[in-house]
Amino acid sequence: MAFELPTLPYAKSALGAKGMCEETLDLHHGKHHQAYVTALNGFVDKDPALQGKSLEDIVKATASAGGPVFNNAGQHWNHILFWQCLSPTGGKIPGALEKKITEDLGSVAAFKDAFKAAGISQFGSGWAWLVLAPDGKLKVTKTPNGSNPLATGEGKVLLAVDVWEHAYYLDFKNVRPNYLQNFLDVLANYEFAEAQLKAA
Ligand code: MN3
Repeated sequence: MAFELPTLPYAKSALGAKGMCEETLDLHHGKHHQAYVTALNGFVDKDPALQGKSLEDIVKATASAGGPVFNNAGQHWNHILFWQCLSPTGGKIPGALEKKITEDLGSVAAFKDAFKAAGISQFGSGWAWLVLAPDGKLKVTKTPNGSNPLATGEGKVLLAVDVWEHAYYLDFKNVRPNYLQNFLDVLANYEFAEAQLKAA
């Protein structure tokens, strides 16, 4: 079965008051993410070795070699997570997640500083992540382009933010730090992050 673009879990206009306008979501979900899905399906159609594999299996199998299959599979996987990491009621960190953040990263402020720094310091396109590392501790990390913690083995993703320019240019122009601060303060779906933590 071909891979499909997931439906957004909110209206495209729902995040406008939270710093992500409808046009951003139209382009980012409807064009950019769709293009990764279309390209990935094209590769799968042509390569019997990829057919019948899950998205996770394709990402892991192509991670060390890299290349266009990995790039598009990785971006599909990353964006599926990213849409769930945004919310019209975002920004509030629930108790169990806050406790874990404080234990492992020092404080909510320290977490936000580290996450923002990861996103700012990712030169060019990529992603910043909050993961539950294999040692059971939270960790902030970043990856270039279409890579992700599934490919690097850095742990289970709790929170993902896209720092490709297409994610923020209409809303924040060139000022990536403001996009990241806004994400952390009002847009991030920490309920999703906590659910990921509890399911780990
Ligand atoms: Mn993107």
